[in-house]
This record gives sequence, C-alpha cells and structure tokens, in this order.
Amino acid sequence: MNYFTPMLERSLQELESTAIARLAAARSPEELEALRVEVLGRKGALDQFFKQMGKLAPEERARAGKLLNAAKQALEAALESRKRDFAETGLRARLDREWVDLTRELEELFFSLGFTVLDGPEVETEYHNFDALNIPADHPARDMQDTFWLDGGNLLRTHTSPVQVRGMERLGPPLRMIAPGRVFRNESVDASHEHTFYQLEGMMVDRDVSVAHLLYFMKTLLGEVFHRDVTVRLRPGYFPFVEPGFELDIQCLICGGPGCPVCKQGGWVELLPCGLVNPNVLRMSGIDPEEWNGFAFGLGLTRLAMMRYGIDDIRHLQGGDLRFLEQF
Ligand code: FA5
Repeated sequence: MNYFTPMLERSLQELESTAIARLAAARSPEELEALRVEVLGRKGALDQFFKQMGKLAPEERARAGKLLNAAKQALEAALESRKRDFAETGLRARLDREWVDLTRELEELFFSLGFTVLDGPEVETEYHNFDALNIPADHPARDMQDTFWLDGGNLLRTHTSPVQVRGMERLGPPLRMIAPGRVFRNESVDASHEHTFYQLEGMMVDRDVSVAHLLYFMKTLLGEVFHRDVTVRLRPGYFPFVEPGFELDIQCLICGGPGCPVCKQGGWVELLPCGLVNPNVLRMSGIDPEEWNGFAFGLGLTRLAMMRYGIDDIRHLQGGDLRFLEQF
C-alpha cells in the first residue's frame, strides 16, 4: 500500500509550476505541442502521477485525485491560453506578410508623386458620367459602355472618369488626382469581363503637360506594380474625353503571349487607356484650355490584379468561393 506522501505532493507542485513557466516561455506552436505531449499527453509526466493513484490507500486517493485534477486543469488552461496567443500573433503576422491591396499600393505611389486621392459616388448623374466628358446623348460612344440606368435618370457609373469632372469642379487647376473605385457595366461576363469591376482614374491638369509626362507616369505605375519588366504596347485609342487618346496594353501574363481565354487568344490585355484631356472637357468644368492642359488615364484595376497574381478568370474575384479567396 502506497501513501500520497508530502514528497509526492511537492513533486506534483513542482511539475505544475515548471510546466507553466515553460509554457509561458515557449516560442512557437511546435514547442507548445512538444510540451503538451511531455506533460499532458498519454504516458506524459502527469499520467505517471495518475498511474500511482491506483496504488494509494483509499483514504488518500480522494485528496490525491483532487490535487491531480486541479494541476491538470491549470496546465490545460495555461496551454489553451498560449495557443490563443500564438493563433493571434500568427494571424497578425500572416496578415502583415500577405496583405495584398493594390489600391493602397497605388494610392501610396501617387500620393508620393503629389496626387490627391478622391472619391466619387457609384450612383452618378448622366451629366458627370457622360455629358461633361464630351459624350452627349446622341454620341455613338455611349454604346461603348453598356449602362445600368436607374429610375429618375441617374445611372450606375460605367467608369471612374466622372470623378475627373468632380475633381476639376471642386478643386480647379492645377490638379493631380487619382480615384479608385467600383464601376458597373451591363455586359456579358467572360474570363476578362465582369459586370462589376474596379478602375483607378488618374488626372493631372497643369501648364504644358505633354504625352511625355503621361508616359513617365504610366511607366512608373507599371514598374511599381510588377517590379519587373513587362512588355507593353501603345496604340491609338478613341475616347471622346481625350485627344490624342491611347490604349496601353500589357502582354498577357497569364499565358505569356501565345493566347488564352483572358487575352481572348490575342496575347495582349487592354489595361490602361489614357490620353491628353480634351479641351472641351476642361472648358465644361470651368477650366480655360488656353492656359491649362492635362492628361488622364483609366486603369483597369481588376485586370491589373489578375495580371499581377496570375488569376486566370475574372469571375473568381466576385465568386465568393472561400477556397479561392483564402489564398489572399
Ligand atoms: C474607360 O472606362 C475610360 N474611362 C478610360 C479612360 C480614362 C480613358 C481616362 C482615357 C482617359 P474602357 O472602357 O476601355 O475605358 O475601360 C478601361 C479599362 O477597364 C480597360 O482597359 C479594362 O482594363 C477595364 N475593363 C473594361 N471593361 C471591363 C470589364 N467588363 N471587366 C473588367 N475590366 C474591364
């Protein structure tokens, strides 16, 4: 017959306090798990004490059982609390490491170049979305962007360009602004077209702004986003609010050029239309085009994200599939 001797009791207390100190000092979830196995696991240190219980005199067993259970509970609580610590810091570190927010990156870049970040409404007036951009009601260019019209004549903005107009109206020249935001088009969806997607508008109005300035900013933008050489091509593009207008395409980074559903087998993706601001647009917003001119661009932010992260179908982005979303 064994007795729950004071020595046994002391060694249990010692086991508990040492284990709690070691749990507190553990520096990784792996260390924590090793400690759990060593102390609380089957055949662990605490288990050795439990094994001795059977051999105790019945009058000793109740007291020993109480002490052992209390020690076990204290150790389990300490372990759980440390696990939570690691889960929280782990999550924070992971978010810090993996936080991908292209909009924020671009905002910081343009902010450092002296641009202001502006916001505009998603429900727009016909005037700001079209007329003030030199696209009157009977202009064929209205058909370039299939519009969701709302009761009462307003619409869901089809591009971020109306924020140019609001920026010019509110701030006047000289002006350097960007405006990231969500836009909507009533069009059929495929691997590179969504009805809801993001653009980033940019505009600079000053004296003597030239195509060279425009190209400098476009190059800086792409260099910052991709951190490597990407092949681009510039071709003439038509938008009533710029003259001359350009389309800046990027060689498709999904297939690398030979063709795929994202680039519609063409090897190039339309990414960054741009141009010098049409004098009519300046005039309509109260800016004298004899004194001021400028450039504007309308970056396809969603497509840029696809190119940067190798996303091969735009529909994944709004699809809500957690297996996809959890990769970011
Ligand atoms: C425009 O929206 C003009 N407002 C851009 C602009 C601004 C030109 C300032 C000149 C000066 P566009 O319709 O091409 O242009 O759209 C711009 C970009 O948005 C495209 O290059 C493309 O990257 C992206 N985009 C267009 N439609 C879709 C769509 N359905 N889904 C995803 N991205 C799209």
